[in-house]
Amino acid sequence: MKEPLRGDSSSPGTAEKIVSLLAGADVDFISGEELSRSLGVSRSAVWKQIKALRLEGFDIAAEPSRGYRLVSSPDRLRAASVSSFLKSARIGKRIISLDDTVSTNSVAFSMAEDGEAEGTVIIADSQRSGKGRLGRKWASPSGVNLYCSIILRPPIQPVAAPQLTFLSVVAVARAIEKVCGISPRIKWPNDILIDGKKVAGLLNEMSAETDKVNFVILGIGVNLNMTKEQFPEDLRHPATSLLLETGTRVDRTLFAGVMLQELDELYGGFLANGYDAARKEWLERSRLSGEMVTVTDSGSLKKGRVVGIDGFGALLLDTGEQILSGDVVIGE
Ligand code: BT5
Repeated sequence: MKEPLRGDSSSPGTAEKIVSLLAGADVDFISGEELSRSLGVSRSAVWKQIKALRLEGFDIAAEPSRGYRLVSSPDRLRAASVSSFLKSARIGKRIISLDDTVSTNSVAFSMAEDGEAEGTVIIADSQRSGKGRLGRKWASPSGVNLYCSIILRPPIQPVAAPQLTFLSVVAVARAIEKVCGISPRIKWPNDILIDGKKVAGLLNEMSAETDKVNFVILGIGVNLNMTKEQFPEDLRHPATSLLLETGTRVDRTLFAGVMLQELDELYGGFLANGYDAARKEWLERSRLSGEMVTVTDSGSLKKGRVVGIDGFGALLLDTGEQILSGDVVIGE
């Protein structure tokens, strides 16, 4: 990979480790001695790193008798800080955070082609060429949102891969509920809406052979703190951010950590018991159940009432039609 890595949770530097220890501390303060012992560096080296972290915007309290305490972190997506929220079995074992990239999906895809293990997550602060579906663009300004891609290597047939979209949609919906206390609705196949406005989009890409998936990249974009002015003017559908909906800024690190933890749990369930549990949860949040819809897919147009989704993630209409891909508009 040609881009410089800002943070790689599999080989964190001393500063990353200090943030991770302080963020994950059960008790408030950690003594300088304990930090120096855990990290295998001198106490003065710890102090030097604390000073450097403060210059980066970390608010770290220091009390001579008690040690150090992380009061707040700057709104930067550091791999080690996201890791400190995770107790996951697979997803996020390795997290790489980039300042700016072309597209986290493209980076993850080329790493997976080079053999990167299942569970690695690529997060970026901004994307120069964020991808939507069908060659569309995903607006990806810096400092406000979450753009991330996850490498999975599920032992499934290519035809079952769309099921994974439902896991990521449910993970994002759960994270929005947990972090912001509002319940989004899901619009098949990959949109997450609040009050009818799109707050997140998912783009999954796959490398497969006839009967075997090599890997799937789950691409997730969530508008967390985006302001009105940051949205492009020519959006296909109304869009929003969690900040615009709730009036409260979302901690990007917390959101990423909660979402990846939820995804890990859903993926573990998927590998052990299949896709049914995620499908049920997805349906409970579906915006489309029972609605009359119009679906367009590469020029073709279909109308009908939504009756459900099938075992492969296809949308089912009362006309008997099974829709594998397309754009859905509610109404006739
Ligand atoms: C999607 O496509 O909704 C998939 C978006 C996936 C983005 C993530 S970010 C991390 C990962 N890396 C990538 O490069 N991509 C993934 P689609 O359903 O085709 O919607 C795209 C359309 O939504 C665009 O044509 C715009 O009209 C609109 N749009 C663009 N940016 C948006 C934004 N930030 N929020 C809401 N709508 C947006």
